[in-house]
Amino acid sequence: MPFSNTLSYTDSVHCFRSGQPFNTEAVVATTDRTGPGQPVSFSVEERDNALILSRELKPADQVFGMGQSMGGLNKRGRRFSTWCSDDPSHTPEKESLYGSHPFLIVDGEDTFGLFIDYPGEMFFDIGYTQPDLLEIRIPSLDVDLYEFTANDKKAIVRDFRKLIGKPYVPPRWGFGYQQCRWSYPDAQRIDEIVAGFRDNDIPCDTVYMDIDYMVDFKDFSIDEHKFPRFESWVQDKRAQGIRLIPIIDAGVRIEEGYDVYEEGLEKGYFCKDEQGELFRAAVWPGLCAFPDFLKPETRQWWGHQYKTLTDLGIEGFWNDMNEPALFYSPAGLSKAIDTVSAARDKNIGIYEFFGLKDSILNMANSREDYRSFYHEPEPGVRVNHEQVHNLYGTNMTRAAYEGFEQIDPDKRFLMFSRASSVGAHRYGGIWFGDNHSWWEHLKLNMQILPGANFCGFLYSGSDIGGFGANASAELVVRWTQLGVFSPLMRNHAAMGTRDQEPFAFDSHSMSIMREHIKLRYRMIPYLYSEYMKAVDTGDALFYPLAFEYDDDRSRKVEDQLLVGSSLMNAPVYEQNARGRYVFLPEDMLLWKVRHHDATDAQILKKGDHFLELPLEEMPVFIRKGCMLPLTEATSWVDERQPEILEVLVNLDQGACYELIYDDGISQDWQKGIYDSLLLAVNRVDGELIATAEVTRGQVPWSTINFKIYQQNGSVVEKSVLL
Ligand code: MIG
Repeated sequence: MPFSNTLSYTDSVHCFRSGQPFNTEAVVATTDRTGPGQPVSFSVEERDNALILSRELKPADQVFGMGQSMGGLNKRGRRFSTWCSDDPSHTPEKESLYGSHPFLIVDGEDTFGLFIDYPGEMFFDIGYTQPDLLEIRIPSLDVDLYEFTANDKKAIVRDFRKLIGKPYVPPRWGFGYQQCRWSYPDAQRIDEIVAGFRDNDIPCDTVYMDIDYMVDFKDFSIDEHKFPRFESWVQDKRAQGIRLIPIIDAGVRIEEGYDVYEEGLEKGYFCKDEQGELFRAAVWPGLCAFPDFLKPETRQWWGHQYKTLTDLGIEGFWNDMNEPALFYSPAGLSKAIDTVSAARDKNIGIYEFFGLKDSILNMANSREDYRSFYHEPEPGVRVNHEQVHNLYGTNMTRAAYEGFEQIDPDKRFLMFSRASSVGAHRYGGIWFGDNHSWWEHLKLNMQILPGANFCGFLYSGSDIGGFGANASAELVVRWTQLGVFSPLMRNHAAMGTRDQEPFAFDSHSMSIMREHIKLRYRMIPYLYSEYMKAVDTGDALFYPLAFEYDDDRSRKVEDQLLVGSSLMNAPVYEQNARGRYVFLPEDMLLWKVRHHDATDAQILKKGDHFLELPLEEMPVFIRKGCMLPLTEATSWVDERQPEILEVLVNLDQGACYELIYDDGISQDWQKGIYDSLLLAVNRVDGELIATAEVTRGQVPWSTINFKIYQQNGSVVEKSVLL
């Protein structure tokens, strides 16, 4: 047996160590309890310097997890690998995307969870080669395996999250609607975009600055021709309720006289090649050096660079290209040129021709390039990049996060990353990278959310409307409806594609989006509360129905999600659909939202329903005994103090809800400082009594208006003054 050491964290969490694993720092919990000798849920075998984990899959077994990956909620029948990839074409057969999240839950007669703490590529065959076999190949003998044996799926998620630490908490304004595009070319265009939101009465909190704001794509530079008087312009936008969020790329342009490059070079902060020379590869800025984020000194230095922009009033960033993406290396380029030149004037065969074509196409993100450079995590310790590939983006984001802690320890900055591995959730959120304006990717967006959440990426979301390709108004409307529920709600589009802002289409589409974006703002107190609770409990914000209801039907629902403790979501994700089938695992209150402030709802019985859902309408389902608090819609998150909180109640015997609030910007939550409003409706002697009580701190609302829907169809309104 390969295990040198087994540890127990609790009775249901065990770690099995083989060899001497690289310390990924994914797990932060510690223990000194010894564990059982062997995992009970799967077997482990050593084969050709690899570990093979296997387990029979019973007919009823389903497999959840795998983080940010293709496929439905149930991953059975597919193959995956863990390799952070800059791949903008998420076609169904893709085995890895931008994040590496090797955590899964097998659920059937027995239930168990598995996390493999290993920073390189692994292969997951989940009933693909053989329908009844789960087989995982780890091409190393140095690895930590974690087994989770609680027999409840949610308990497994919580156990896992206890190991890997609490998720990053964004500022509350990060729950507002956000607008991006590659690229708004200059300040003037951004001014127009801001006016587009404000003049059309569409709420918005941020506008993004994509790579073209820099001088020659140099990190931490600003092109002053395009963005004159940057600092005062940032303040102007702030006065309009808009924060600007610049992109930061991993590659540092090689250019004499560029301070970031020169300092990094002088201090030895960049990755080196086999000979100990600077590793160079091209990305947007041309030839670049790549910060060795695995080295603590590099992280400290890099984190400090963000101050250049925070000093100018910037309060959030997105980290891109940090798989790291490599367009080509000088070596790769000359090899490709040689291959092409050798074919000149020859009558090459078709296979040679294909090889020639591939030599050009495969130049980007090539394995040979990844194998050709090294990290130095500790002085004198040299690690080949390929072994630790998946840690790169995580450590870039960690550098940023730790930099913010230095810059302003009490403030929350907005931060999310493209590449990630388990553990990155402590430093920032993630977005799901370069999807397309395809209906398939709207559905994929929904199906990725739970897996990402299990790994602690609560602050996550897809590019709404799709990044690549042109979007239709209908697609953007439906996607915006789904986006209402995800903490990171950002519309983004690629260079060369059609404009995609809510006001870029016809006025009818715009007015639909206005209503649903306003609904989002009304829902922020709920989403924020659920977020903060999930940070604390280790729950996901989005669960498949299978995690809450164990009837056969609920277990198989692939296109509806629970959102926090009160809600269920069933988005429309097909073109021209003017309705959809929904399965209700229990009686629920259905609010078909057409206008953000017309809260007429109806009780719908447990079972199957076909719902008419014209483009103007999106469904929100409130679970039995649950509440949905709704604040006033504002034009940006902290535009003004709201006064009225409306609460939709699906009354069972009673109903209650704890609303969590805080200042939304400081790190006080880490010290356990927050506000709490307890809402309750009870039946006392045949009469309905509604109460609202601030049990901690303070909340802005002074009037709480309950709208209580009873199972018999009657609606009662009650008002409580605080
Ligand atoms: O190679 O900065 O995923 O969001 O707009 C493309 C330009 C580089 C990829 C990111 C995308 C961003 C784009 N970037």
